[in-house]
Amino acid sequence: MSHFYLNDPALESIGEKVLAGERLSREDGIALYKSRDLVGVGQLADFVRRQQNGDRVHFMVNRHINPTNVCRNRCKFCAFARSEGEEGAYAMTLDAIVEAAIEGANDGAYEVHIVSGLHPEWSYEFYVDMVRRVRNAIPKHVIVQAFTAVEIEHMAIIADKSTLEVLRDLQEAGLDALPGGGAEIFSDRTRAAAWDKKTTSDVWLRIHGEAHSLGIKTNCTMLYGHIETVEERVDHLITLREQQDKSGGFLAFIPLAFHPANTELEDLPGTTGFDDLKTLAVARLMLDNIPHIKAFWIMIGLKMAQLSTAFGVDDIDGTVVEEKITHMAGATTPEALSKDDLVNMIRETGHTPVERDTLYDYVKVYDADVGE
Ligand code: V47
Repeated sequence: MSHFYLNDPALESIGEKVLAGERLSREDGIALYKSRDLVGVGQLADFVRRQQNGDRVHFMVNRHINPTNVCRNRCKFCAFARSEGEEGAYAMTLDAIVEAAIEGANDGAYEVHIVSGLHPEWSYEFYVDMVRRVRNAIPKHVIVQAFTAVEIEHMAIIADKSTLEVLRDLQEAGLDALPGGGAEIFSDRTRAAAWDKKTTSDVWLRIHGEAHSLGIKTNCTMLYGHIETVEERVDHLITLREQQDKSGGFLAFIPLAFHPANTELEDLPGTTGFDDLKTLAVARLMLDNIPHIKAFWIMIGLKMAQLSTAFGVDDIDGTVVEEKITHMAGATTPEALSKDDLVNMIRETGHTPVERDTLYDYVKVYDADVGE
């Protein structure tokens, strides 16, 4: 094949499908994952990326807020969660959460990203108030992206409401979008072994489908590099692709690289650079109906995030400012980056940096002749 330089014969027929714009099968996904021809897989992913996003690489100015680490689900992969009263447990007040959101908006954020543990003492009204107060305290253009499907299910249980009603209440209070966390790996085997109390796959998918039906856009994720198999990863991607065919509201897919330190799985080695790039590239190729593939630099590191823009990635997330979930599990990346850092990182790769908001509306395109 003249278009791609492939060293692995197993990639030839996949390359033909990619050129023809054909959907890849489960077997193709497994072959991509098992191939050692990372550069070959990357070329295929880059081809698809260019068709969907041209030479643009997106980033955003955002502010993460993790209001509490007190959580009734103690998942084995999580170093962030604490029980009430345990050393290191914390819970922010509504005032402190609102203050952090205002600070983010004042620093130029276009998104406030709120994710927490499941605090057994927090009431339903507290969550709805949180959204209402944050929404009212910051300008309209700053998007409130809050609560994983796991938190939405928790709110439905404590309020004795359906998850659809919860989403309606939160939307009415000012929720714009849902982040993609809590999906982990859609496999009963891994769930039973490492996160048995957490939201099941069916419920996670149903909640995202419900959000999409209300016009609430969402992201989706996959926690990889722990006890899952390659086949389970590919099945996870195909399940997300099927959900997107049905409900269409996923904006971005973000693979989350498992960090083992201070978790019950800390004997595991964590991911490698090869696996991080391969996972992003395979995701770009398998998820033909999800517009954006995001490399979360907090988890894979700045250098790997920059390289990933040649392997199918069109988004490197944002300035973040404060991140606890990965740092408590041993991440050595900084907690924050400046806008200039992100622009320069992207520029060096030859792509056009585009500052965006959560919904991928453009804030600023950094063409070659536009200064920072
Ligand atoms: O749900 C927990 C994961 C998620 C660990 O939607 C871990 O734009 C690695 O979902 N090692 C929260 N991962 C983060 C998240 C996210 C991040 C960035 C952007 C977006 C988005 C979403 O982090 C959790 C869980 O899946 N996680 N522990 C760990 N030890």
